[in-house]
Amino acid sequence: MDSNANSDVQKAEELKLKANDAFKANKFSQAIELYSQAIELNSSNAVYWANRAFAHTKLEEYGSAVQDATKAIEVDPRYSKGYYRRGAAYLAMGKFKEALKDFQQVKKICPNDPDATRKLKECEKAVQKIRFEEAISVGEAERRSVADSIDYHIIEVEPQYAGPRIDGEEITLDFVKAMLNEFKKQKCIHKRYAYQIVLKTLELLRAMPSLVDVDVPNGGHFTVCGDVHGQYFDLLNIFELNGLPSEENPYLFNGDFVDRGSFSVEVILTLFAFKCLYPKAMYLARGNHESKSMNKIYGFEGEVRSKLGEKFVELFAEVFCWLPLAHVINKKVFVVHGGLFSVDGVKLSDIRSIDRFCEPPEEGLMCELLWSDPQPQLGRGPSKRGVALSFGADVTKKFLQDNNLDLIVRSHEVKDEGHEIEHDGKLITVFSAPNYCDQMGNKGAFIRFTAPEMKPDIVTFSAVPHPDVKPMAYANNFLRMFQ
Ligand SMILES: [Mn+2]
Repeated sequence: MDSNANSDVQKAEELKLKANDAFKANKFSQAIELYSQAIELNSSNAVYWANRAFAHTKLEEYGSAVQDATKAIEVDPRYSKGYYRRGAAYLAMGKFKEALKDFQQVKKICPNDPDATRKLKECEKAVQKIRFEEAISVGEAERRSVADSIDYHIIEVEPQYAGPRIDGEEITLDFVKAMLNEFKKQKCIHKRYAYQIVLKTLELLRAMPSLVDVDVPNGGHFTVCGDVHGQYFDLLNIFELNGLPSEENPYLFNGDFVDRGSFSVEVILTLFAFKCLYPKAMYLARGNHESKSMNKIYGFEGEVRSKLGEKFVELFAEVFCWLPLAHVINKKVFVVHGGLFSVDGVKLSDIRSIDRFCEPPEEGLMCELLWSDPQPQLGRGPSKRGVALSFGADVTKKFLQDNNLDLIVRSHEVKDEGHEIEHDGKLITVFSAPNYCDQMGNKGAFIRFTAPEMKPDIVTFSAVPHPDVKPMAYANNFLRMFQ
């Protein structure tokens, strides 16, 4: 080896050490940057690829993680970490069968590693469970509505129940305020009232189109929030800072209300209760986490089962299918959870006519609305997540032009400052879960628009303390082993 190559190898090792430090400080983007520099100097070290894969996993860039881990395996097929990282990334994507193959490989390479044995066993269990569920599940078409089978009126509320009560059919502000306080004390409301809130919300959502037009009168304002992800105490803080929802203080929550944070039940019942209270002042959009496959892995399903019971698991899954997919405020601002499309020329009417009552498909307009991300490069590129795509400023501009709009607001990605303005000011990301997963150290943000100018005023905020229940406390056991 000549001395140049030698010094490159040396430099790459130094960069790796720096990257590892950044990783340990939860600075995952910085770690990726440093691992990338190391790889540029020495691409034949499997450790760099595997470590970068792990950093991508931390940023939920599972598609990139699979690619990097595959590269690590190519470089050194005997390096167990390569399979291990790829298996973990597949797992996070819900691709249990692919994950299983990789963990079998880990076990083959390290037959005496107790950790590898344990993980392989868990993965086998998970795959078996999924096979079983697939076997007993009925097709979408013949599935009966769970909601139709529930009559909450016949559920009795025991006299010893000390929480807030709803008298009759009407959900009142007093009840909602009392409910918020109950949740603060880590108590839940009676199932009868939870049913009442969820069923009433279902009725309201069912009557809405897939693309909702929102009208903000001159002088009025409108607030858009991004992902909340089960961070109930931070949601309360948004209401502290910006006021409770009301006819004069309307909100749109732009998807990913649940999962990861361990107060997802509290968040969803709060948002739904305000929807019931003020149907015209609380708008809710579907995120990629309002789906069965995500809820099974990332905690909501387990949390619902634990706090409300099995029946609510199915009921929430049904209600989520009625959530609208996108909103247009004052014919100017397009709001969606993920982003734009793999094809040009999509019109608002195409979105309006999506038959949305289903689990999010793996491709097509509905998938892309919920999963896409913007990219700094022009044109379109593969998704870092491994689902939908990334789109550039030209795609954004064309869509806005085609539909006579000014601005796209979307969520879906954690941002250090809670928001990011991209695509020459034509696209804003807003994310409302500060210190996401108690780990990312990011701020949260919301956007306030005032009519008729509709100029976005961005407000940022920090995380507030919450009771000592860790994020992902109810998540899939197997996934938690890799966090
Ligand atoms: Mn999302």
